[in-house]
Amino acid sequence: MAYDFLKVKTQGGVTVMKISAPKSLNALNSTILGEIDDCIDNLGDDTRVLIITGDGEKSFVAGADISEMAPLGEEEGCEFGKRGAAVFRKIELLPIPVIAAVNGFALGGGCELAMACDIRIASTNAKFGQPEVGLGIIPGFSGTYRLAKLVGQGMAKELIYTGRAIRSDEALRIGLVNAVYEQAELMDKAHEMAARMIANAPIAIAYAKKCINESYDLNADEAIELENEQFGLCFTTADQKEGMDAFLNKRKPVFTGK
Ligand code: CO8
Repeated sequence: MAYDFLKVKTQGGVTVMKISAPKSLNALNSTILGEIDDCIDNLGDDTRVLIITGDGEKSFVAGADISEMAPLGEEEGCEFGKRGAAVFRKIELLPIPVIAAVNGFALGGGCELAMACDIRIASTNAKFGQPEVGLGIIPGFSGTYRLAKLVGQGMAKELIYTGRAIRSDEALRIGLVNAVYEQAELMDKAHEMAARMIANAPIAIAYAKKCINESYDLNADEAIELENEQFGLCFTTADQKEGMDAFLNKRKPVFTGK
């Protein structure tokens, strides 16, 4: 599928979605949100891991497009927020791992996009922040929810109230990113991580993702019950038989995703 603002390539089980709007540092307008949505809808079974990154060496995504938002009224603002939030939620609910390879500015909607991914790795020049209150708005693509979830309410409140951008070393310290690499290494490291995931059983990964995602909003008993149910379901898969047979026979498993 050809897009105006996305460069998409699938190879060896990994799809790389590169957001490419150089004139605005990859800021997200409605067209780009629509393209991301379409790309997610059209990921085939040959995609085992999705990597989202930004084009160029300066920016992952510099936020939602301020020129598009500037003239909006309440209803349209609400609609724009809903649109972005729905696309990001779709990313979060994908049954495959999604890695954000944050290669520069991840501000506002860019930070929110990265937070909708399962895992964030960043280049040394990356900058994260939620500068919205400086524009008279609040994070509107689910940033108030996900930032607090990832780094705790106190830190999320500080970052959102001050609008302060943080460098990748601080993002690492507060747990917003998993690892920081030199820009030149970032995509290789993302692919390395993806390859390790692809070597494992895809249904088991999907079940683990479901448990981790959903248990956040459950109480302990509900979360444990959900895990138990998903754990049981693993035993209905050919991959469970294969994984355990391979271990017992001292060979490498060959998973089929069944
Ligand atoms: N929207 C539109 N255009 C942008 C954006 C953006 N978010 N970010 C950068 N650009 C454009 C600039 O206007 C500039 O365009 P031009 O060349 O035509 O003047 C071009 O990109 C290059 O930018 P700069 O010249 O500013 O580059 P610098 O290296 O000097 O600075 C920064 C880079 C620090 C990233 C700076 O561009 C900046 O501060 N950008 C805005 C960052 C920001 O505030 N992002 C948050 C936006 S709000 C948001 O994301 C809310 C999400 C929820 C929405 C809910 C909807 C209701």
